[in-house]
Amino acid sequence: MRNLLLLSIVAITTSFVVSVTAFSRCEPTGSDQFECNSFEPNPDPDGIQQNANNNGVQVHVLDDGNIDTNNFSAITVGNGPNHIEVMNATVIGLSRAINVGTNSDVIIIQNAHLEGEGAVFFLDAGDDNLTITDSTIITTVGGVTIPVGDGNDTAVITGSNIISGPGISRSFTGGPGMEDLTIMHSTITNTSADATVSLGVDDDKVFVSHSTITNITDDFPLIGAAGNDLLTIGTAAVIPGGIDCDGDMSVGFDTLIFAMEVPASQIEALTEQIENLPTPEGSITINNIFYEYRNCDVIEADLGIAEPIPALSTWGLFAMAVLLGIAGLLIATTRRRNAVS
Ligand SMILES: [Ca+2]
Ligand SMILES: [Ca+2]
Ligand SMILES: [Ca+2]
Ligand SMILES: [Ca+2]
Repeated sequence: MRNLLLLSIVAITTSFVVSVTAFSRCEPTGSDQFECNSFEPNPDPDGIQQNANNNGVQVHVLDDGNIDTNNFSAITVGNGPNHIEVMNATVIGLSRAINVGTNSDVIIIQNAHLEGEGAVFFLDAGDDNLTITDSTIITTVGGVTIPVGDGNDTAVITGSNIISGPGISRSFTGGPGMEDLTIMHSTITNTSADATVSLGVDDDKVFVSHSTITNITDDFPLIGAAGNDLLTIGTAAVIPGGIDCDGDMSVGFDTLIFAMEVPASQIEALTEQIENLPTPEGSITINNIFYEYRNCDVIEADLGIAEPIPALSTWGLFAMAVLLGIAGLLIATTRRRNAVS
């Protein structure tokens, strides 16, 4: 009887271990929900393949929940709308890292490393929402690193490093629809001679600050396209080779706004200088950074004041004012006491 019990326990334990190891480390956690964790195999060679699943799929790639697929995309889901989050992990797909469908998808990448051939993200149609924070995004061969596709797409890239190429490629393409792209504290590098960031047709918006956008020839790495585009250049935006408001040559009414912070003493003169810049092309140096532009219909100034770091003398004056105040109070108190006594 005891032997039978022992055998049963061994059998149950064995089947449990087998069933756990039979799963790859990306596992379903509910209906249309998947989680990738740090269990073996790490990295997971299968990733998440849900081509036929057209319901909204939720994917959470957790800390160290790495994926590296050999001959297909790392995460492929259906037409959604899908929600994909990658936090503190590496996701590599031979074709693409993340492949979503024609609905409006939400993708959040934080402190992660994503790598693909041809493209890292394929977002397809729908009003997609992409947030990339403190991450590295790399295409190893050709294509476009981040093609957001059809639909009105929103992308916020912060503290990240986007690298495209080698081969003929762009880093970001907006495609049809109204894009709203924000690039802050990031570096976008294109190892081809093509444009690096382009917004595609329709009325698009881009804001760039504390970032560098380059291509290998430093030849207009940032371009708008057909439609009325709004290009806003903030503080410490470095775009060697310049800004092309309209890569398709004068299709739409494009506005270039210089909106960086400058010393208070320069704001008036710079504003006047910017508002008198020639169109459709010209150049200006602001905060020692050279900006060149072409195909822009209107140039606007929306400069802010760079807060100066308080000089020692300012603090000295402040301290003296405080001391004088205290001294004044002491004198007044002493006089009042004397008057009473
Ligand atoms: Ca989509
Ligand atoms: Ca689009
Ligand atoms: Ca567009
Ligand atoms: Ca345009």
